[in-house]
Amino acid sequence: MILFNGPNTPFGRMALATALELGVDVENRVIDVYSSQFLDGLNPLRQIPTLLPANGRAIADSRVICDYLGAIHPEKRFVPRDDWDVRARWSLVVGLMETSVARTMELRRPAAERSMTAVEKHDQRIARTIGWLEAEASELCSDIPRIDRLATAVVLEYMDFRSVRDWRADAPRLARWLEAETSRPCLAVSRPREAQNAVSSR
Ligand SMILES: N[C@@H](CCC(=O)N[C@@H](CS)C(=O)NCC(=O)O)C(=O)O
Repeated sequence: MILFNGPNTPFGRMALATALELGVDVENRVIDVYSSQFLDGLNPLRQIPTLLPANGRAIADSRVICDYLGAIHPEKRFVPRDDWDVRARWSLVVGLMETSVARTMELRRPAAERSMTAVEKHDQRIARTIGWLEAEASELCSDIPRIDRLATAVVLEYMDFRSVRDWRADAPRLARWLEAETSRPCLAVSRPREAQNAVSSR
């Protein structure tokens, strides 16, 4: 099974860390999505992550990939299919990933094309969602692995990595939890190389 991935994508990191946490054997193949025309034949959206299982039917979208991997080990209940509290929380965390990535991309546009109105909207959405996650800290801040917790660690580290937001003052319980959680092997192994130094010097 091949996971087409990028070097820095939080969606791809969530999928890879899920495979690692579950002990599912995937070949993590890092590609340059912008020049990888071959991917169009597997995923017409040409996005990473894209999973190619042995049966040859490619799966796009990180959440569906995590569901697929979770279904290989349903007994671990890492991606519980029927727990709507976990899934609702997870979907908001993935939404936070989306808005954080979109904000980063917006700021990379040439100045004349950049919309500070869009950046401001992302900032408000990010601030609200961080506050919401902090209010859910009693569910999230645990060392028992579960997809909503893993995704939360991935998005918080992405926000640090891309300087999306200085979130710790608004989310002290999440900040304390992440300090310990960050050394979980599936997170340590999947961390973008550029971000490794930042974590070790914090
Ligand atoms: N909904 C998708 C989003 C994936 C996504 O946006 N991937 C970005 C990298 S972070 C990508 O492939 N970008 C390539 C492009 O936009 O051309 C998922 O959750 O997997």
